Amino acid sequence: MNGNDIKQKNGFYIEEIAKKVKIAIIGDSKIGKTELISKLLDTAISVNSRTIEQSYNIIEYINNRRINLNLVDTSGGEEHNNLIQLWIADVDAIALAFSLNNKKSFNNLKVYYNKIRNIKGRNFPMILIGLKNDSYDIEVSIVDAKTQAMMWSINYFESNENNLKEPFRFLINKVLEKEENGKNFDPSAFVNNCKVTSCFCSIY
Ligand SMILES: Nc1nc2c(ncn2[C@@H]2O[C@H](COP(=O)(O)OP(=O)(O)OP(=O)(O)O)[C@@H](O)[C@H]2O)c(=O)[nH]1
Ligand SMILES: [Mg+2]
Repeated sequence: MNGNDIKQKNGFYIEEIAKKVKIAIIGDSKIGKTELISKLLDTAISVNSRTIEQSYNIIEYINNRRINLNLVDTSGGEEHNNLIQLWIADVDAIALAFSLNNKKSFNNLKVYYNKIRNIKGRNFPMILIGLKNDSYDIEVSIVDAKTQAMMWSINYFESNENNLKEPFRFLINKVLEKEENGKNFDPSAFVNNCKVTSCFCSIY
């Protein structure tokens, strides 16, 4: 436990109770999901073997609240499609991911998206993340990715070494907003707002 994990109150040190926010990363195999988590944690995780299901905890502070971000790394591939509903059963939000150098992983997003919306409903917090933007053989343009995100009324992020946490902090905020204010994530309000400000998709 470090100094940030405790607060002094009435002479006693107490551990601040963290709010748990569980987020799953869903997408095809070999697109870089585990590598993203490895970079986030700044810890080497083997990316040579396929992930089955693994979760990791990261402490984040958002609006002075201590958040226990529980990130669920999943496995891509058609043979695991039936497991998606198990993986997402108790998550608060989902990061839908694809690799910018793999058009198939982008085209396959529709299957995941429809499945998630069917199970979780249209107000469930989601984002789209484009991975491997350092590749020389890019197959999916930013315009295509942003257009797809816009059609689904979700925000688009590209993984950025300098701001790896940003997409997840965005999702946590959406979850807190929904829970604390009883404010449902309303896709139509989102679209209208972004038309006015021309800020539809966030790329960091
Ligand atoms: N160039 C580049 N390669 C990456 C990046 N992220 C991952 N890779 C490589 O892509 C391969 C697959 O990465 P993983 O993170 O294991 O992919 P995954 O999506 O977790 O795959 P599954 O566990 O099978 O679902 C590995 O060889 C990584 O080194 C990236 O940002 N850029
Ligand atoms: Mg993996």
